Amino acid sequence: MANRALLFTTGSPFSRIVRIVLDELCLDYERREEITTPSAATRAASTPTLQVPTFWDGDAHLWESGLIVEYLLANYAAPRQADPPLAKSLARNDFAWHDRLVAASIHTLGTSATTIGQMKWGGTSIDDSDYLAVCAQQFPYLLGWLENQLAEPGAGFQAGLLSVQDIALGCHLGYIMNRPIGIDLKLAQFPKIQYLLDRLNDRESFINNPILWWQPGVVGYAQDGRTPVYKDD
Ligand SMILES: N[C@@H](CCC(=O)N[C@@H](CS)C(=O)NCC(=O)O)C(=O)O
Repeated sequence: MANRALLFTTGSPFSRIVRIVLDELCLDYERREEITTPSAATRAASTPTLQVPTFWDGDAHLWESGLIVEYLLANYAAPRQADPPLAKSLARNDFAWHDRLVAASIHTLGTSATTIGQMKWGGTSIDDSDYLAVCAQQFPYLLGWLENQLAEPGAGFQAGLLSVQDIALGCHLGYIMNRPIGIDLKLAQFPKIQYLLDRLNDRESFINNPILWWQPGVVGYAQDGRTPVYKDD
């Protein structure tokens, strides 16, 4: 196997973005997979952010999902012909700032969702915290704005391509829909996003790297790879 490794937690949507891009690029890597978070000192041995994903490739040692994905697209090409094909860069030359704005907005959506999730497991829900309530209030506005950036039903954020923006939105929405964190996305109001999500969920790289149901008490998954196993089972 290549001298390549990814540290990730099973349920991390940011890690899932990188796993899906690695799959699209058909790159082998050592899976340093964790189900729960280790101590800060253990994590700090891999990254000062204490976060996943963290990635090693030869001499490169990177964290931050967006940066890892830009590195991968800059260094590798997708060998298989997929429909639509993987975009070659985060941003198209003619739409550089627009594509980055879409990517940054999706990243904010993901940060708000994972913050709500982390706080919920710690016992603080949207109803207990003005800050979390604002995080949750972002979703309809962000989804409404993102819906308007999709040219037509079936299109992704970069016409004719599978973009990193598509993958990231698919991963974050998948996270929100697979956690009991009290968020109803009301996707019926955003038909182009719903259509995009359905198309992504049928794609091989998404199927190969599923987002699994998780809530406190889940300590692993059954042999089928997706049925949660609880601490007291
Ligand atoms: N900005 C970071 C965010 C990464 C992030 O929030 N990671 C979360 C998981 S989704 C994390 O590592 N939390 C601690 C843990 O899960 O161990 C990125 O894009 O990679």
